[in-house]
Amino acid sequence: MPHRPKNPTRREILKGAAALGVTTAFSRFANLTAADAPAVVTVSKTAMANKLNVLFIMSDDMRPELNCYGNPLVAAPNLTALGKAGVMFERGYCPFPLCNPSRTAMLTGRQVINTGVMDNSTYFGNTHPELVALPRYFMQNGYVTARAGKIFHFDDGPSWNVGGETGGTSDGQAMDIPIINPHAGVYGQVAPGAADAAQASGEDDASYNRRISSSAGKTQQRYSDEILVLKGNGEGHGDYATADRVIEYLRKYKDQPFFIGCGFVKPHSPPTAPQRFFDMIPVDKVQLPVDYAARRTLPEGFPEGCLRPRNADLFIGRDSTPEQAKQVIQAYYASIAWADWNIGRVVAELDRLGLREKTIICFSADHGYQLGEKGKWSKAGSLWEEGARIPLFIAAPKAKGNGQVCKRIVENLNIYPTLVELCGLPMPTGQEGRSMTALLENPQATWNYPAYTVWKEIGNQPTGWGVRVERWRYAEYDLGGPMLLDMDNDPHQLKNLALDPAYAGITAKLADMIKQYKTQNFPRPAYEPFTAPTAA
Ligand SMILES: [Ca+2]
Repeated sequence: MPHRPKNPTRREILKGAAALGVTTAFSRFANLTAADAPAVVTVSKTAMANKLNVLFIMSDDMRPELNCYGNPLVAAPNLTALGKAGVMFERGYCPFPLCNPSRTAMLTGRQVINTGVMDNSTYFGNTHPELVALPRYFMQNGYVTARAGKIFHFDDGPSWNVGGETGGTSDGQAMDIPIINPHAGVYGQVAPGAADAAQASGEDDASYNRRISSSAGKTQQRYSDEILVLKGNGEGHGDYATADRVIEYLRKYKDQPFFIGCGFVKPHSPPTAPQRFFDMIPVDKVQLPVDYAARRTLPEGFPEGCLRPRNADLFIGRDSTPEQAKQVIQAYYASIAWADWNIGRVVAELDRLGLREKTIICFSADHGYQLGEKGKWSKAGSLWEEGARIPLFIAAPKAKGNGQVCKRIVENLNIYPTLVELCGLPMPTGQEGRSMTALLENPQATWNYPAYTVWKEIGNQPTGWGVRVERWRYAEYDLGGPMLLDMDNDPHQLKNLALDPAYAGITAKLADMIKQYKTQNFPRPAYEPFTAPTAA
């Protein structure tokens, strides 16, 4: 479980900043560089009265398996409605397929080679204290900032006026008996009598849910690589508590500009949901990927580095069977459906309080996921479309593009400058993403900017470099060379075109984009539209 750095003076800052409309001085940051030092902001009550709020909702490890993204098995009515209320980005990408690097980049607005955070053990506040994360910037500009659940991987104390009570950055709840236990030879089966025994003992649902979702006493592998079924609505699980806490925040801060972070840990492994969400997704309707394999299977002609030798999170160090794979996919979908239900509780309260018209709702995830494609599970190391692609909606009041789908290639690094611009705050220096307000007004607008996703296996620099532009996905690996994929004509990514002479022009152009990434100068300028090779 991640360690959450303590910040002894946080409460003092919070109390000061919570009193909106006063001058707020951040003298504790006196040793920062001038360019990145937090502004000393004077905010009048009048100026703040008309500010838009931000409700920032994150999910963990959620690839876009939602009805609105084309998966009819995952109805997700709340997220689907949210997507329709705003602009739904059909092709949003993360900077790194792992929690901490991706969240750090997104929340500081910097690419991972500039944050230097490329693992799950580095807190940017220790290595780059000059970086002002998104919520902290809103706090500096007079907003009250509140967190429940997992927003940062390591919580950033200076970002929040309030938060941290719901178990920090993980489930944070306490229990020990999985009712489905792959390691006891009953994988995919409810352990006989477990739920009945709990009921007979008089244990209530909340206690039961806390108990079975505990990691206590288990190794990482045993905790992660299993399916958990909760009772009732999942009361007692951290995600349920996160929604409850955000509802409290909405009620408490409804009369002042707020930035509220609402972070769910599902569908991160172990896939977890109450029984009724499993029931919504019949396992016999679940389809395996066309390139499903029981174990890591490198397609012919692809570089060795494009698939890690060992899975993380699910099917760790073991093969899957098609039946097991379907059960895990069902559980992953059920876990998304339960996250959707919790998000629905939050959004319903926002509406009940009459806050929708003055609140921007942003929903996303930290990275994508593989569900057995090429025998790979989970996200780590995946520069494939499944690993890099994320769900992303932004519903900004009165944006002309609301209700439309945007097919442009965008990065979650863009969220920071977009929210800053939508709220009328001064744009801070150093942002490496690009405000997407033009796409919120016109989702079909021209937008020829690349989305980069990289991976670091060893050392302190990426060992895999990926870039996505319209139609093409390209990556270079230290281990085995380049890969070029025609996403329009080969959506399952089965043919590597990088060494095909007919695509040499495309490959060279994308290789040059990787070189540009390595110069560390962002945001990158627009590129000239690609000319398709005659052979394509
Ligand atoms: Ca994650």
